[in-house]
Amino acid sequence: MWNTLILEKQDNGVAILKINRPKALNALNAEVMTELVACLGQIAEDSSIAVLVITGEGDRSFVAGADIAYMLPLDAVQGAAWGRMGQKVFTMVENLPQPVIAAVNGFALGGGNELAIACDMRLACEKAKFGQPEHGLGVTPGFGGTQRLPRVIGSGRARYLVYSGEIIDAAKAYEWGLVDMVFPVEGFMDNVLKIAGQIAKHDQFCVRQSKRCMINGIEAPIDAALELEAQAFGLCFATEAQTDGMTNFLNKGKK
Ligand code: CO8
Repeated sequence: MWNTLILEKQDNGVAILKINRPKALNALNAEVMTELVACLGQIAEDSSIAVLVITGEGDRSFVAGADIAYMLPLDAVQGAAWGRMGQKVFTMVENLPQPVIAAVNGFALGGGNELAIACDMRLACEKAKFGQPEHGLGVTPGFGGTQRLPRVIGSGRARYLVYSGEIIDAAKAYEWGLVDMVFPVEGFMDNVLKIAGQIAKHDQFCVRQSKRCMINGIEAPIDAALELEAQAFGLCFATEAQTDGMTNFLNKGKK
């Protein structure tokens, strides 16, 4: 169905979305972005998908950035439009109702790192590499890197990565809070899918409400953010999951 994406749905509610241009280390061109808009729109409305894992096809790269060959001839107007396109796609990722896990299986550079930081969490294999090398290409980060990266790892380290273009390994990315967990290369996807499966087991209304609170609350004043949490918490009391979950707990061992 897709030329540049692979979407695999498992029976347990976990779906795996692969960027599929391994010969170009999964670089993002206009076709990938157009397909992502359509595919993410479908995923958002698919209630059989509880958790989405995004990764790169092949064993070398998550996403090695925006496609440099595609970008070379762009003028200033087209460059701004391309930046807005990337921002739109990654904001769709960030706002998906389902939790999204970036399974960083190799290079996450430029737009690749920006895609990873739009996800709910980043799980990396030991050989993953991260960076914002755009200044070496004569451009700034354009898909959210100057805005999301400081929010994830703090201002100073984000500025260092963007200004210097240094590529860091998974161990340093973990130390800096860019990555949440690091696993050996062997068995990497098994470990990722175990975590995704653990999230998918829970009541999806609760999971989605918690995600919404964390996304909408983080930039809001604390009183408004706590009110969001209270509203979500209250809504749960209108669900069977709450009645069943609490009844089962209280009845355990009494049958
Ligand atoms: N774009 C296009 N093609 C790429 C890219 C890319 N980003 N990355 C790799 N490729 C291609 C190579 O051209 C090569 O193709 P071919 O086999 O046809 O020559 C193939 O992938 C394999 O790559 P290498 O031979 O270079 O493999 P190496 O193992 O030697 O090196 C690297 C791997 C280190 C990852 C290297 O490929 C590299 O440095 N890639 C570019 C990384 C980069 O600079 N990324 C940032 C791009 S800019 C960006 O993402 C900005 C986003 C926001 C833009 C907003 C604009 C407004």
